[in-house]
Amino acid sequence: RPVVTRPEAQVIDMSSRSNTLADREIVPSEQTFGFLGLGMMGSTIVKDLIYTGHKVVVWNRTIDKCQPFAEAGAEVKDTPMDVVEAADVIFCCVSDPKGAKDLVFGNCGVLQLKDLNNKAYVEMSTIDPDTSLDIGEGIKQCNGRYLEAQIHGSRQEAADGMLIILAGGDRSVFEECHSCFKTIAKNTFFLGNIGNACKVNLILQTILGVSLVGLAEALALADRFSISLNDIIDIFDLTSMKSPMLLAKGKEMAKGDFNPQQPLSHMQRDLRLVLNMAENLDQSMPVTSITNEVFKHTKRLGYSEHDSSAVFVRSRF
Ligand code: NA7
Repeated sequence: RPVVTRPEAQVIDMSSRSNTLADREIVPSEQTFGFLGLGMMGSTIVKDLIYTGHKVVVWNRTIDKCQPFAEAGAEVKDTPMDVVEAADVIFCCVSDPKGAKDLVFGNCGVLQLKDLNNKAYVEMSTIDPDTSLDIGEGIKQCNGRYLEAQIHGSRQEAADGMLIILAGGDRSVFEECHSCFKTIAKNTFFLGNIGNACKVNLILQTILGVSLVGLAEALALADRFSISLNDIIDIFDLTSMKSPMLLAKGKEMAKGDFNPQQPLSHMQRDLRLVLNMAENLDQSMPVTSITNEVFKHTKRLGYSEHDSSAVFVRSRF
């Protein structure tokens, strides 16, 4: 098995601004916003919130990642609980449902505070509806208000302020987050009860995952015929099948450039969550099941941290 080089660690450029911010009139809310999780998505979001004048308090498991945000004006806290104490609205943006639950129910987690005093908790980590219901219940039992605000989009779309926010839960929290959402997203939807936004987000991810595997297999076949992948992509661009996403991913596959815009491990996590949801409903999803297997295998080949388009590597075997 060939040795796979990990993608270079991505670094947030604190001085860069998304071009879109110049066209948006943003009046920052006077509330204090807490932020748990400064991964690639969280960092990009917090950077823009600070830039648009929001008061921000941050925490990250790996504390070193907080340093540039302290220099940019954010307050840094030692635990998630400390962030909750200091903020009115707390966003969480970590890798997966387990991490999201740990931050709420775990040691030094949000609920250690016992009385949240009507504070708002906003879950941005990609999670399944059941996890969201559990977190929402925990927050409400401690006198807090809960909103799931799933962020749909790639790391580049986050950097461009072009995410789509899918929200469900407490409408008053949704309104209070208006200036934050306007900073980071091109569109924001309120979809009703807790769980609805998670469902919609995962349904969109199903379309993306299945499409990527189809694209990868088709390009792998072209490669076997020694047909230029760039020619295929140029012709694809002229068809009614084209989409900005598939064109971008096709170009990445042709170049072998798998710089993570949406890590492959996140794509496979989403497919797993989709299949769990489907299982509970006895909903048959054979194509999604196979798609999940394809992503799982690509992970085993060492491409977890690469972009989802690295699924092409597996298709070429
Ligand atoms: P990254 O860049 O992989 O960052 C993941 C973040 O999640 C990072 O801050 C991690 O802390 C944090 N994390 C992961 N697990 C835990 C646990 N158990 N406890 C605390 N913190 C944790 O992901 P992205 O920023 O691209 O994506 C984040 C979410 O946005 C994800 O759900 C996407 O689907 C949408 P670390 O720095 O490793 O200490």
